[in-house]
Formats: sequence, structure tokens, C-alpha cells
Amino acid sequence: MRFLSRTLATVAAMALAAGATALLPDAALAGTGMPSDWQMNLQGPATEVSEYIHWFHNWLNVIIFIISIFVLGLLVYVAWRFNEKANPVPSKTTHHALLEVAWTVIPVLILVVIAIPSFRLLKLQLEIPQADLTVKVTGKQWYWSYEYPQDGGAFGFDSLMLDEKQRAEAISSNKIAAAEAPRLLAVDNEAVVPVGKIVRIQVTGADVIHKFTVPSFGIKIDAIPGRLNETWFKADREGIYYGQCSFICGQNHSYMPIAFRVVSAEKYAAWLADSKKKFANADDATNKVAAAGQ
Ligand SMILES: [Cu+2]
Repeated sequence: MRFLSRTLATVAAMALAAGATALLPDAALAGTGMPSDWQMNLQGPATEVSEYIHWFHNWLNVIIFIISIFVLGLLVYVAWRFNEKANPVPSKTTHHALLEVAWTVIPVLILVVIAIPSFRLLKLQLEIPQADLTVKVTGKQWYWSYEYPQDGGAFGFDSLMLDEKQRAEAISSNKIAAAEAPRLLAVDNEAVVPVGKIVRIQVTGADVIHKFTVPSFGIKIDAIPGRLNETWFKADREGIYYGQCSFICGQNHSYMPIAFRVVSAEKYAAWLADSKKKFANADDATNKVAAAGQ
């Protein structure tokens, strides 16, 4: 019995440790908007949905830790207490009504405490609130096109990854800060959205299936040719947020990053005015496909 109480105490201590890890600030474990060196956790959250995903992930971790340690404790106890030497005459017990009810009901309760927040998260992701603006995203081999159909803008542009030479040039000419232009993620044209506004994202594919993923926004949605998928986000903080195509879509699948720059309302208005001019020319090679999609 003393061994059992000691095992239970250890289980409780480990569960507390797991809980404490869940409480650690995300910044200590991972960067926001892009991966960081020695990253251990999900990328930091920048929306309500991704905050919920973080909470849910940590909650599941606590449950998984408790179950694993409990099962390990039971195995160790059985091997120690009921081996041939310690227990030469085995008991003939075959049934124990209370125990059997318990090991049916307790797992059901565990599934319930997982299912309830899981359904709430799904509802939060799938029910798109009244949007302030819409951005249409098209996955192509191998880059993304963005269209801003609203705001009287009706412009679109392609967003291609900067190769190492272009990235070095962009940094040296102060077009983008080095800390905001990670290798294999920095792009020529970032999609810009205002902070604190509900952005509806419409996603489709032009050639094969791609997948539009921005970890810090808590978004991952298929880009399928002939189908328009919808999702949403409301970024709480300004900054640059990167994502990547998450469906193997061909040779350059790993070189089609997604870049969203979240800015103040004033900066967004200025960018919008600029972009209307910059991307207005349908003859512009980078704009052809987007214009055709209007
Ligand atoms: Cu792709």
C-alpha cells in the first residue's frame, strides 16, 4: 500500500510538472509568425483561434502525461508486487464489478473533457463572423496569388519566394528588416491586412491541391481546384506572419511561402492606395493571372 501511495504521489508530481510546462509563456518555447531556433512548442499565437489551439494542445498534454504515468506506475507496481517470488500463490479472482465499471466510465469521462473543448474550437474555426475585408488566395505551382476584391480595390498580385540573392538585396536595400526576412520564407509581395479586423480568407487552387497554412493564425485549409474554401482570422498584434504550403504539390512545394503583414489601419489604407496603382496594370506579368480571376 505504501508503494501505491508513493506511486500516486509521483503521478501527481509529474502531472503538476506537465501542467507547469503548459503554463510556460509561449515566447520561451517558440517564436511568433515564424519558426525559431530550438523551437519546442507551436509557433506563438496571434489570433483567438490559435490561442485556443495552444490551450487545447497544452490541455491534451496534461491528460496524456497523467495517463502515461498512471499506466507506467501500474505496470511497475504489478511487476514488483505480483512476480513469482513476491506472490507465489496467485489469487483466483476473475471479476470485480466496481473496477470494471470504473475502467469503463473513467475513459468515457476523459473523452468527454476532450470532446467538449474540441467541438468548441471547431465551431470557432468554422463559423466565420461578419468580415471586415475579404482576401482571396489561390495556390499555384509554386507560388500564391492574392486578390483584394473589396474596398473598391479589385486588384491582385502574385507572391513569390525570394531566393538567397534577392533576399540579400532586399535586406541590404532596407526593403525588409533582416529579422523579418527568414530564409525560404521571405517573399517579394506580402499580403497586408489591418490589425484587429476580421479577415475572411477564400482559398482555391489553380492547378493541383495546395494547402494554405499560417501557424500563428491557427489556419490550415485546403486549396482545391474548382472549389472555394473559406476561413478567417483576426490578428491581435502587428507584425509579419509566415506560413507554408502544407500539401505536397510538386517539385517546388517547399518554396511557396505565405506572408501576411499585419499593420495599423492607417498603414493599411496607405498600402491599399499604393497597391491599387502598383498592381492596376493588367499587362504587368506578375498581375496577369490575378486580373483574369476578377
Ligand atoms: Cu503547394
